[in-house]
Amino acid sequence: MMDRTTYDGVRKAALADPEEFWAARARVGLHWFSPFRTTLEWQAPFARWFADGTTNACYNCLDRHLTGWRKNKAALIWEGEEYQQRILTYQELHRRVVQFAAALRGLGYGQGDRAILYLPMIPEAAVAMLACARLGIIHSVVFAGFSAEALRTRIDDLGATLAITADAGRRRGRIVPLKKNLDDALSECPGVRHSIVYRHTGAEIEMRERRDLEWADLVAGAEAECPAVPVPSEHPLFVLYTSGTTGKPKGVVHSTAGYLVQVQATMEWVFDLRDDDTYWCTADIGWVTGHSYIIYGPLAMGATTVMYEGAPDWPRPDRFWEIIAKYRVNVFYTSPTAIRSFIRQGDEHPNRHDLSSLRLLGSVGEPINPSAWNWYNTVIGKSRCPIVDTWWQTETGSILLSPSPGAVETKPGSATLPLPGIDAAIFNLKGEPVPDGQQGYLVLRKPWPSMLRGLYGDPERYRENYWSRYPGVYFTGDAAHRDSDGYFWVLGRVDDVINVSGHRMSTMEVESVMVRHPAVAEAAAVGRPDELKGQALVVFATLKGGATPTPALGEELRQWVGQEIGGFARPEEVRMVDGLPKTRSGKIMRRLLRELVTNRHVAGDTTTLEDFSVLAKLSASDEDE
Ligand code: 7RM
Repeated sequence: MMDRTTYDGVRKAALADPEEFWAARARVGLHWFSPFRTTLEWQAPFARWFADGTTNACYNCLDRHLTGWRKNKAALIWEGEEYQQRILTYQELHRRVVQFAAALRGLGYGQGDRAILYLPMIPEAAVAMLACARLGIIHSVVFAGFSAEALRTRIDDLGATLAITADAGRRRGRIVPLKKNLDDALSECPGVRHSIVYRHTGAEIEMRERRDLEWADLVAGAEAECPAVPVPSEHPLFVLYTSGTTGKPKGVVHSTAGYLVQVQATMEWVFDLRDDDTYWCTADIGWVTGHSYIIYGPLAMGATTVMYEGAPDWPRPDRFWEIIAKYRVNVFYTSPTAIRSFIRQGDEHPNRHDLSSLRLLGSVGEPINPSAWNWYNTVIGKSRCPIVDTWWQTETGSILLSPSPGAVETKPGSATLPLPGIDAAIFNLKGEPVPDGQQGYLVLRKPWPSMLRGLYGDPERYRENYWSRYPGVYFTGDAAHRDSDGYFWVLGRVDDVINVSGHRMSTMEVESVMVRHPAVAEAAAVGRPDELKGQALVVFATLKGGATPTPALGEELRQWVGQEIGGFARPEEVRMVDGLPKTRSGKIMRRLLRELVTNRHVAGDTTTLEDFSVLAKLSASDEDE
């Protein structure tokens, strides 16, 4: 932990010479098989970091910890949905990874091959990722909640020849038929030579001869030795698909060395991780947060990382708090959407458990509204744990805006300051920095080591999506403003900004006010094209238990927002609904709601939507009117 003056000194020096700053970090942070001499080759928008060095992500996450006392430290603490527990030390995790990598090598897979991983939140997911990394196989984890069709398009785009799955996963007591979904996908993917199946639940599955292989048989027959393969720094570690504005998912490519250097550095700056900490990030490994902050970041640090298989409210709403108490978790990293659902369930659930081990709380995924921030701070953190609101993207690879605890005073709702080496700014449409307090587009003016290297197989789309609005400058797609203390306030995606009669407001601002009303659990604000006002504000709201949706309450909520923000923000309409459509990672899909209020039906891509019935209900009630 640094004080503010020291920290500002680091940030200043880093910005004065980012290349030297990152080079120094890379030299001490990673094990190099052969050292790099050039730090950055930048031919915008294509960056190469530490390109003439060789390293290996798996070696950095495991092997290098085995020579000292950490060999018997818990690397991974796993809690199953049915309360099973597995604790793997660094030594034990290493042993399993080596075995599995040897098996993959035995099947003929190696550097540059692509593997699809379609796995539940179990230790074997970590084993499979690290085994691929060990051999230079590029992995792409597909979230276990995705359908066979979504899986197929990703396998196809990636040209994967290997698939790794489990018989099934568990979710809220139900079985998710992973192997069956993979079979359906593979019926149209002739390029996949093998699918390896880990027996997790014992669900009945079909095994196709020659193509399908049992994980257990493979490791039993594998050679005992399998050294990590030194790969060039720029060798892709993984590809992760993320949704863009069109229907086709984008395959975000991440490098080996630059990625690892920066996830490791941010673990230190943001989470202030200590060797005796138990650290828990609740994300799924199917999302970038799971890659960077459950697997690669913590393991590169030699930390103890917790992985939980199931849902936050299964079998009871206090499952997370139970886990924190059970493992004495010190650092806890979750999302605003999870926090809002905890608020809805009531304080009695966390209050039943001993949360005194917590030292630091984190948030990621969306702007966190101040009322959720305050709840997190008081009910979970007992007003003694700093909250790090971390802004970043699948594309950025690691956290770029966040307080560094101890050094940076927090403000509820702000991701505060750019981390060392990050040149963030807010631009207007013309590409000029806007004055403090004025809203604009969040951009990054200099390349950073963990930035995406491209979109798999589509350099044009990469250029077009991120680098065409301001040449040589990375466009985040987020709207933000900076206050007079230099703090960044990210308001959300650019298309989440609503303009009513020339008054710009963010969906977040309106939603924050809505959820402060005692009857409201969650809210989503969208704009509907309006001849007079440009856009009219429509707010969808779910209610807390006990509240009844009546026209009188709708009117009260309209007045409430008007009263709290100003008359211009009084919604045209407040629609009380059973649930909001969300992506599988919990982000509210405002785009769908916007389409719903604009066209009265939804035609866009819905492959990332979690619960289709929510959307069906919203449209049905629309037709009832
Ligand atoms: C890590 C992750 C990225 C988008 C990003 C923002 C939003 C994420 C915050 C946030 C405000 C935050 N990757 N976002 N974190 N907005 N404050 N702390 O979420 O690729 O799935 O999403 O998420 O809009 O552009 S992601």
